[in-house]
Amino acid sequence: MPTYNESENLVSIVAAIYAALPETSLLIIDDGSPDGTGELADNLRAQYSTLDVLHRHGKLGLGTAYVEGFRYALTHDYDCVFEMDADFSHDPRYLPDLLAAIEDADLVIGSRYVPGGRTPDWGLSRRLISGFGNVFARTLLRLPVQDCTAGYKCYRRAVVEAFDLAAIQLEGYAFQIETVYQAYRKGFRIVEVPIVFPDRKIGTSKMSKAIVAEAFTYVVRRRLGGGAHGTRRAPVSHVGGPDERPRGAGA
Ligand SMILES: Nc1nc2c(ncn2[C@@H]2O[C@H](COP(=O)(O)OP(=O)(O)O)[C@@H](O)[C@H]2O)c(=O)[nH]1
Ligand SMILES: [Mg+2]
Repeated sequence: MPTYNESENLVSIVAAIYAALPETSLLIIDDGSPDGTGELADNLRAQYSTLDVLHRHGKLGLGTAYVEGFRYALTHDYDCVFEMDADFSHDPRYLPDLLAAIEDADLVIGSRYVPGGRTPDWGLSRRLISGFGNVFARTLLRLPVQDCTAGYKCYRRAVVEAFDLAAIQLEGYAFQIETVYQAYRKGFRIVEVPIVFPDRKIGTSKMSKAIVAEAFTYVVRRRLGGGAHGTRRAPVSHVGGPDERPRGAGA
């Protein structure tokens, strides 16, 4: 769970995560939040034995925070890896649903765009931007996924092992689409479970127009046959049928 200035959400989100999945381990990746989120997280370690905190110096961005989280998971002995926001847009009450769904999947997406999924707080313009972005990405990249910009996900270890982490130098929505794209092209099974996605009640969003622009140019570059950032090809072209699945997937 990446955090930047989430001091007002942190204690309650951590409590809600452990209430939903008592046997989970939680890694908080904080980018030196000026509001003291990092120290607050350190203090919570006394209360939760499986809580760990990674401090980075300065705001290094969401994409690299996720990649560090993936690396952490791989160096430890975890079967599944979740990613989620700290602002309650990704309600921890869905964690058991995601975990149940991963039994028959390799990547589970907490989805706003399957029946039962909703974004109740969004006005028309936000719905249009997100809806258009998803149709655009899905169509150009031929992804059979309704919500490919979602950031509430559960990955099987084998999926994360198969990622070219060094190639995913992307932020926000582009990062989310690229992980779905790589998983799909490598033949992993992707399942979407519905979530209701409310807007954050406390704190402020760190999303920017630059992150939306990044996602747009990323999708176009990917479609035109370049790699994730147009400079190199990410190793997804060898993908074939289920026989080429990495060992362990779908076990
Ligand atoms: N470590 C880290 N976390 C970040 C950064 N930017 C955003 N976050 C966290 O990522 C999550 C999603 O960010 P948010 O601003 O809510 O994006 P939005 O939901 O698209 O508005 C939240 O938990 C943020 O605290 C960053 O640069 N570094
Ligand atoms: Mg948010």
